[in-house]
Amino acid sequence: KMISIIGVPMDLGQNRRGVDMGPSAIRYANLKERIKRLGYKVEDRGNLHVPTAETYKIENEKLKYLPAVVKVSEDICKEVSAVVKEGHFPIILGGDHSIAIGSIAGLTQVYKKLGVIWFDAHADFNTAETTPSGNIHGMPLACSLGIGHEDLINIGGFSPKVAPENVVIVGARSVDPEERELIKQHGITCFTMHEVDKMGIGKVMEEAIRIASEGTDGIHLSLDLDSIDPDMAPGVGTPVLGGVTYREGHLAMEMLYQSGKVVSCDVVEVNPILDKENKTARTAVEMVCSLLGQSVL
Ligand code: DIR
Ligand code: MN
Ligand code: MN
Ligand code: MN
Repeated sequence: KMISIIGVPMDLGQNRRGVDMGPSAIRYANLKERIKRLGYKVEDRGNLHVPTAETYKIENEKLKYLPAVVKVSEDICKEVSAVVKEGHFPIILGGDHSIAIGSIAGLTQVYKKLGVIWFDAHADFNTAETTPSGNIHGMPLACSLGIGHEDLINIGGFSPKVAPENVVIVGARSVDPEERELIKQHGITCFTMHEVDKMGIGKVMEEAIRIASEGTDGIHLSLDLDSIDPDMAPGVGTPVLGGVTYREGHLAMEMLYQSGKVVSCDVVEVNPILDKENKTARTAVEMVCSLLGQSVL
């Protein structure tokens, strides 16, 4: 199986500078070489173009940089669908989490029924009506379910991309009040840190994999590094205490590998400016290696 790395230096979906350097930080942490060592062929397709924030004026405070995010999302969609049509496994490096709008749009050009596991401290289920920040990186999961601004939900030419019964959030511990209502209203399964603590990550992932697999052509993992506790992932724009531990993260990724269902992943929100010796990118590479089958014995 060929792995295709696609970099998206996107920082327009949030308000901290530096997350545009995420693809470089993850490459610097030796992603390609580490995946090769697992026995895969790997191609790095380089970075897509993302306009610089300073060249744009914010027009809509509830959907910051909307036209630029829409344009880049279309480009991601094209690149991801091209790679998937070749039978490759794409790894999309962010950039902020708004890039998942484009990656899921690209994947669903080919995988007509896609399961999604959203590994994140946040639910990313806001809309222009519910957002407290106006940052589009807080909206990509809702967009993929067809909830949100029409330019964002129609990337790739159709909506919705995924069905609520095949979507699972894991690791949530910071959800906005109206976002919470929207999640409940749409019946999204959400294993918050409460469930991770109570059930254990093993049981949570067993359930998550079952839900994302049922009747689907494959599972997309959207991995926001802020899901991991800030001790192992300090270099993110919105760190939240009480996250998934390094060991829980590893087990979750190993179980996803063992399921044999994962077809793609996003690796997002790594911000080397806020990091400590590239620790977050190094954690990200460890997680991806486990997702791709790295094991002790
Ligand atoms: C918050 C923070 N819920 C928002 N979101 C995210 O701005 O919508 N931070 N995704 O990483
Ligand atoms: Mn090929
Ligand atoms: Mn996120
Ligand atoms: Mn997050």
